[in-house]
Amino acid sequence: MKLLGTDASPYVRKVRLVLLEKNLAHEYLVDAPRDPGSHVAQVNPLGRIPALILDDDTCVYDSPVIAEYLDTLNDSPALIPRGDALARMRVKRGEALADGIMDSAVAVRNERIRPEEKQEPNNIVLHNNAVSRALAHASEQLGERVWCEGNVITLADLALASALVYLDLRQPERDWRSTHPNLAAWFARIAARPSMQTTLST
Ligand SMILES: N[C@@H](CCC(=O)N[C@@H](CS)C(=O)NCC(=O)O)C(=O)O
Repeated sequence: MKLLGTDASPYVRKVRLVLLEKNLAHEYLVDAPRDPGSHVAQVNPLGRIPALILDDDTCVYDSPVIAEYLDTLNDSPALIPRGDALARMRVKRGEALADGIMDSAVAVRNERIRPEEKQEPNNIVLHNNAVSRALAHASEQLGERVWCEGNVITLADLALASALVYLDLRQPERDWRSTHPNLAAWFARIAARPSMQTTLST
């Protein structure tokens, strides 16, 4: 299978981490939807990345659907709990929280790259506040545990880590490590994993 994406996209990073953690054979193709010559709109009618193209040319989107599909391909590890419905819900909810952080951080980024006179400061404040609340919530939920859910790494960890890498990239002034030291310690563990090192090195 082939994954179309860009190195900066947090949604793409999440899917790459799933592929790498589960050791699933794939080809990662950098393809920015807005670049002339992009193939993204030909495979995903929404024109968005990540877009996963299966060997029979089926295109899978968007990132939660891709992650859930990939997790069915093997159990090593199972990134979404199989048997326990509540644990499964908590992991999917953790992914939704992280995706929401990504959505708001992307919205802030899109606002900030507009000409200054066209930027809507209220929009920036609204989304930045959402990011701050979501980080506080994630920190509170994590507490002093090693992983977001149970005692193994799950999709909730990979999604949250992807959101935080994106915040470091686009909002380096946001000092979330000082505000939430427990998230900082947890993030350092994930950042050291070969999967994250691979996504950070490209
Ligand atoms: N909810 C989608 C969001 C995907 C998304 O918005 N991706 C952005 C890149 S970060 C994109 O492709 N934007 C279209 C563009 O840049 O033209 C997902 O989880 O896959």
